[in-house]
Amino acid sequence: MTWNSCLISIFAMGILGVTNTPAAAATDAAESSRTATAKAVAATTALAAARSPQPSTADSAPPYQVDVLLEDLHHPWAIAFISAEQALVTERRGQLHLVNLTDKTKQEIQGVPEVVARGQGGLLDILLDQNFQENNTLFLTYAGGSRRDNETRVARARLDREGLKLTDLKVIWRQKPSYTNALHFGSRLVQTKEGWLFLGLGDRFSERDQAQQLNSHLGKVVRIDREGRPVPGNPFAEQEGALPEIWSLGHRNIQGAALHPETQELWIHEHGPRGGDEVNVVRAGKNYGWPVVTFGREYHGPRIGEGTHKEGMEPPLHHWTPSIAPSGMSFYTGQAFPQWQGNLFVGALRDRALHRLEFKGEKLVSSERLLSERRKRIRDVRQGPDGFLYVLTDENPGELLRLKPAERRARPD
Ligand SMILES: [Ca+2]
Repeated sequence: MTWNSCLISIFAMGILGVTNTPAAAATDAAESSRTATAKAVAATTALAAARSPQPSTADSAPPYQVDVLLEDLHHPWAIAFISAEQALVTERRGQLHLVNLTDKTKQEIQGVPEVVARGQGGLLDILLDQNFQENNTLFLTYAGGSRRDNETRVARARLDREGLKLTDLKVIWRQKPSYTNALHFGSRLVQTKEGWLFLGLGDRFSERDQAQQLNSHLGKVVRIDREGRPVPGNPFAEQEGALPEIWSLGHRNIQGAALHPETQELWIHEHGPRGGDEVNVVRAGKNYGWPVVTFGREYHGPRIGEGTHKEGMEPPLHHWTPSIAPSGMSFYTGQAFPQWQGNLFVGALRDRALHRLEFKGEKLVSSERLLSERRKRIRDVRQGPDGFLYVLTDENPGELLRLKPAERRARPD
């Protein structure tokens, strides 16, 4: 498709007033890139990328090399490191694998909760408890329930490494209300130094107005303890009719979250609709605007809400328009790539690249697209205990990649 025909497609869709049918819903930025809209957005993204300044280096070779550790995963969603040799990887269809990073092998873990593996739903994030080495405790997020009635859940379990199974599985938290569709489950988990869990959620697509309502968990960040109880001091705990787990509101669909290594504040990104993917610093009780303010538009063209800014609503630190469809997020703090320390890494599904963002405080000063030559949807990015970067591709077969500093060949004189 040429650029002109892309523009014509967008224009035609606007005129025809294509409505939000379930088929249109399936074109959500998070999960599909096969529609005319997606192609147009991809072309625009490519143009934007071509225009953005690239870092100048003495030679054009990237500073990293890529090892393919696994290439037989089925839509992997998240990775968590037990050690420099072992990691756990979730697959959206409902499988959990113990991966040997040295041997490049994996073994399936039994005892995973039953998930609704449909659309964007399934087995999603995994987080090892901060005392995992002593208590073998981990947390999983997933779409649970039935095809007709499901919600994002958090389960806690212990890993029996020798028996290759989960034990003492307990569902500690359920998003309310539940819904029938298979869209916008969130969900990334982050643990604070105090042991509290931040969980970034989605608005379930068809229920976006609930992102502004405090009697619903949809479109929220919640803060809970290891038992799934609201943390004392949560901002709306004393408010009549408000759900006590809520930490912040006005989010669309959060598939990336991390604590800033210096400030320890929660940073997230969230999917916009057509345009308007955002990076936000999430603070207690703040409203992040969706669907009242956004830089995105409806998939069929019209504006959403009241514009891009409103008093009492927090503007994003950065937005991607057109959408890149972000998933997975990590701050880099390792020694292997000293030039990247403090940088934010974001996987991109639609844009099929790993984005490296450099912030000065809360201001974006530069960005770069990595791994774009591989043309894979990137679902998660994490720093390993060895200081290397690990990336999961949202494909079947999907890959686990490791980025290590490039071994430079000596130049002949
Ligand atoms: Ca926002």
